[in-house]
Amino acid sequence: MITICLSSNTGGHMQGTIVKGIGGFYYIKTKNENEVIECKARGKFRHAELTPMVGDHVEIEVTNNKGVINKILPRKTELIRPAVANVTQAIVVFAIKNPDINVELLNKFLMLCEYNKLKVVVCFNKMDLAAEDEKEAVAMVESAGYEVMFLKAKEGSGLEALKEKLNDNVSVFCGPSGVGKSTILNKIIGREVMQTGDISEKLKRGKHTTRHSELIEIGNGYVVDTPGFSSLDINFITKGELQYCFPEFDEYIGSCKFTGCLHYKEPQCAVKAAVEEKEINENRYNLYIKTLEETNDGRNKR
Ligand SMILES: Nc1nc2c(ncn2[C@@H]2O[C@H](COP(=O)(O)OP(=O)(O)OP(=O)(O)O)[C@@H](O)[C@H]2O)c(=O)[nH]1
Ligand SMILES: [Mg+2]
Ligand SMILES: [Zn+2]
Repeated sequence: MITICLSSNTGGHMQGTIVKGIGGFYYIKTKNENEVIECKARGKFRHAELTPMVGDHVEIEVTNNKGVINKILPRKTELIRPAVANVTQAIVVFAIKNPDINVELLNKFLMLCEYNKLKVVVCFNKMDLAAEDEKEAVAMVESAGYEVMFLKAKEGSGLEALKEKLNDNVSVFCGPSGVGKSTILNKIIGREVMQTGDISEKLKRGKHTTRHSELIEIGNGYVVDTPGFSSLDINFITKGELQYCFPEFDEYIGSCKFTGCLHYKEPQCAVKAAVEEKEINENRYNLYIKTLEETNDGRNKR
């Protein structure tokens, strides 16, 4: 929910962040005053094939109670799905059970986060349903060096530590449908901002209604909820880039015999040696190989 106030003292030029965009209008949270101003974009952006995105830092001008975006400041990052600029962090949410963890999908989320150079926190939610057999997935994520948090969103457990992580960040909550992303956000915000529920309820309510990304202020940061993704296409990541989406490979990559080693069938590969030594999780390495074989090597480059 956004309040729009165009008080008389908002004339002139200001800087702010686009928190929402709907039907050609953009809602800009200004830096100094605590208000959200409705703005149109200048036509010049259309000519330059530049469209303002949620998350953009912009310069606006307000005259006669009409706001206009004059300038889009350079983007630090630009996500496609959801279409949000300047995201700094991904909160990757999976449920320990119900729905079961899809290990390949989890790792694809992680690869995509690395590709976009985001900080990552992996949350395993629904720990009240704790399942012994999911320990392997948790160990895999931890072995790659990711920060892991365990939550019981419904009971509100584990949320304080997560909330702290959101400070000074623009965080995207991502993960499959039904894992509790919106429940977590509602609990952290303290209001029912996001629609939650099981999948059948959502279908009844029309799950496919258009969803607009929106930045929601939490403490000293912003969060973006996303609808659950049941699959991810990451084939646009090239063979050469893929290895850098596995942070645990970093310390070995320079030590392979061949420059340009893809840690596949090449001899004297330091990454493969680390897998043998169990310093790199074998399941993660196998998913690397599977993804490497599937990549179309940038032919669908975004
Ligand atoms: N048992 C249990 N159920 C939970 C927990 N957190 C959320 N749920 C339930 O899981 C269901 C899905 O929660 P949502 O928050 O809507 O899930 P979501 O990830 O936002 O799903 P999408 O919006 O479809 O992507 C709801 O029925 C929640 O009540 C939890 O910690 N434990
Ligand atoms: Mg949701
Ligand atoms: Zn190698």
